[in-house]
Amino acid sequence: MDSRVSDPAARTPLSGTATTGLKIVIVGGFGVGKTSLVSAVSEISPLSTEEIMTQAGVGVDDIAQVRDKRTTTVAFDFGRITLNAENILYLFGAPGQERFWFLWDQLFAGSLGAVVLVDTRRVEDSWYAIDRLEHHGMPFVVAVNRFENRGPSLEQIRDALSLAPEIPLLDCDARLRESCKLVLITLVRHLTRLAERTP
Ligand SMILES: Nc1nc2c(ncn2[C@@H]2O[C@H](COP(=O)(O)OP(=O)(O)OP(=O)(O)O)[C@@H](O)[C@H]2O)c(=O)[nH]1
Ligand SMILES: [Mg+2]
Repeated sequence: MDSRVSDPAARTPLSGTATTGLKIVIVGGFGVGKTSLVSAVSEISPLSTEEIMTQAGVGVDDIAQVRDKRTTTVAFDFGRITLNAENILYLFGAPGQERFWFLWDQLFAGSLGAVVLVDTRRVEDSWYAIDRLEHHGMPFVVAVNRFENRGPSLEQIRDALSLAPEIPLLDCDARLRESCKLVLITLVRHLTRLAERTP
């Protein structure tokens, strides 16, 4: 297993003043870009549990739409962002393949909220993620990682996923730090709005 804990030179030590850890989970179907997103925004080289996909996965894993993909997450991705002197954001990327979905409920424990990543070529792969989040009552935003510059509009995706109007929905590129930061900021703003609404 490639459990990279980073090259020491690339590590940013955790600030001594850090007191609060905030946990956010990145979920979505197989190969939508969850590992890419955690890698793009993490200030430490992320802990990543990628395995090379082998012939044994053929027929088990749905690789039809991700033919160029060579590795897959077998446990989870872990990254970190220091928000300020006290608050640290911890990012957990879920494994996307159906055979590892049993891990998701444990990953949700203690999370403030989630990002659902959607691939426009396989929007229906997001249903499981949304169903689990709704089951746990966990707030989420939906980010569309467009692999191609076409496909359904955000409004069509909102309809296809039956998303309530108050759930934020935005485009992103999971490989780009600034784009992923915007997704996380959108989630934090959504969480703040919900917290302000609760008496
Ligand atoms: N063209 C393009 N490729 C992307 C984009 N986002 C991710 N990729 C590529 O798609 C592949 C799959 O991305 P991953 O980040 O491994 O996806 P994942 O959701 O973590 O996959 P699993 O953990 O196996 O479910 C990688 O080779 C990425 O470089 C994108 O927006 N456009
Ligand atoms: Mg992954």
